[in-house]
Amino acid sequence: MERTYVMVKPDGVQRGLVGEILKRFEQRGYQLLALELIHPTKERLEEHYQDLKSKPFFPALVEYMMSGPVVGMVFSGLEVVKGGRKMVGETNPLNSLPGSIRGDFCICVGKNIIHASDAVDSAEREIALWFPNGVKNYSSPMQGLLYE
Ligand code: RTP
Repeated sequence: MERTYVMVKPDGVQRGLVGEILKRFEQRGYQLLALELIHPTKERLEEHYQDLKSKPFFPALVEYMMSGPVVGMVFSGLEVVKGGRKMVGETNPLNSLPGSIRGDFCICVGKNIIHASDAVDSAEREIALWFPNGVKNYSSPMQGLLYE
C-alpha cells in the first residue's frame, strides 16, 4: 500500500492543530503507521528541503522550520500521496480552497502549518529520512471496510 510523509510544521504544533490534522487523515480512511514529535536539526531540514536549496526563501524556510518542534507522521492508503496533497491544499494558502487544511487554517505561504509528500518516491525518501529506524506495517480490521 502507498505511503506518505506528513509533517505538522512548528506553527501548526504551536497552534494546537496536531489533533485536527491527524483526525482529518484518519477519518478519510488513511492508516497511521508512525508518529513522532521532534525538534528538527538544521542538517535534517536541509536534507528534507534539498530541492529548494537555491531558492531565495530557503534560509528563512529553514529558520521557520526550526522555530519549534514538528510532528511527523506516516500514513498509508490507496493513492495516499495524491489524496493527502489534496487535503493539504496549495503551497500558498491564499490559493487553497476552504475545506482543505491550509484553506481552513492559514493565510500566509511562510506559515502554512503542514507538509505532505508530493510524489511516491519523495515520500519514501522522506520516511527514511525522518524515521531512520524504519516504519512497521500492521493489519487493521478497519481497512477491510474501506476497500472492495
Ligand atoms: P511542503 O514541501 O512544505 O509540503 O510545501 P509545498 O510542497 O506545498 O511547497 P514547496 O514548493 O515544496 O515549498 C516548501 C515550503 O517552502 C515555503 N515557501 N515559501 N516565500 C515563498 O515564496 C515560499 N515558497 C515556498 C513554504 O513553507 C512551503 O510549504
